[in-house]
Amino acid sequence: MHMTKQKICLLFVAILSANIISCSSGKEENHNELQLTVDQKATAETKALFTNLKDLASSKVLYGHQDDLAYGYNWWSEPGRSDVKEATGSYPAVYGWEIGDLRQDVEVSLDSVKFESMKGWIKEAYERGGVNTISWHMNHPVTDGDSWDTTPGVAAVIPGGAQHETFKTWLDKFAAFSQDLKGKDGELIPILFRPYHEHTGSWFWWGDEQTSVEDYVALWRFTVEYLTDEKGVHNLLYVYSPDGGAGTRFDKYMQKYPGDDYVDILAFDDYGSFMDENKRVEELSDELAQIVEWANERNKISAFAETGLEALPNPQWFTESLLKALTYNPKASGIAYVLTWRNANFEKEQRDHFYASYEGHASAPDMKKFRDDDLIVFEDELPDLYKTK
Ligand code: BMA
Repeated sequence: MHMTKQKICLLFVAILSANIISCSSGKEENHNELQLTVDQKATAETKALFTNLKDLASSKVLYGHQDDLAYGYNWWSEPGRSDVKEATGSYPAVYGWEIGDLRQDVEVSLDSVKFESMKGWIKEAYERGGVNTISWHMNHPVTDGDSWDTTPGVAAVIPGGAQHETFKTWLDKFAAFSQDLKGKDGELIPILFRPYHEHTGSWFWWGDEQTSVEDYVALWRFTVEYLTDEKGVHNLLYVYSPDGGAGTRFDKYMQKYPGDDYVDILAFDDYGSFMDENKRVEELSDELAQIVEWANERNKISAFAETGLEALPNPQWFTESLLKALTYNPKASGIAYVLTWRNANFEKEQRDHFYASYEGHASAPDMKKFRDDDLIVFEDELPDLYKTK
């Protein structure tokens, strides 16, 4: 084909501008992707964590454990220890922490963990590249009972409620806690914050029967707005985690959903599916696939925020049940992480309330097998989650 000089020049300009457009739109997309967090002012590390978790979720599932560094089945607060590490060879990739009882001058959590020590473990986990998530079995705002006091309480704490000012002092306490979590260069440590969980059940004061749709949504939105706008907390990603089972039906799951502008991670908690001789594991897998889809449609992350089988009566539970739930429906493995609950200290609590293997327990070899599966990531296999590529 013969072209005049003018045509060649025009073509050149067209190619050049197409490149500029595609370059700038590429950057634009990247830029947008970094802006996807609920908190527009989230720190660079928090936004990076969101983006990296989202990317990694397409091929991997991170394993997490509650209170992993604080205590184990037969030890209490010993530096460097972790039941998960001792059973499998690595620390978990995700660390769950619980701040129930955090208010006024209380220094120890409802599970007897000192808040100051907890901060130290959160820093330690972060420095090794791990991810920290915090749940809050919040005290009852009216009766001063615990979170299992099923007297309705939400109307009292939202704006206009009789306990609103007291409630704000609790959030202040949490804001100060979060802002005290810093890495060694002074940067704030990102936290996956999971408040008011399992609200589709009716065992907490913010539960289903206790709370209207409007009040639950108001509670959630107030919390997010107060922490970000009033207190300037910018190291949180917000995890919405109803109870599983029936709660995973779309209508129920979304009934009290605070909205895409208030949620970073769509998750659920579920223990029931692993009881009853695994009758529901396939169903659970479909439910996980469902939240993966709902999260993807919204450009969010999905997670299995809390689960486990108490005392691991089936020593093959990690591969036969948990891994099966993550893979039976191939889409289920699109979740970013799964977290099993705490290994309560036997001596302190006098009960077998543990959800991860510990060295010497019959389930340890199988948990090691679970860790070795290509899909599963423990801490020693983590990429840098706090920098954008
Ligand atoms: C529950 C149990 C309780 C604990 C609470 C908060 O599931 O493990 O013993 O106090 O979580 O961590």
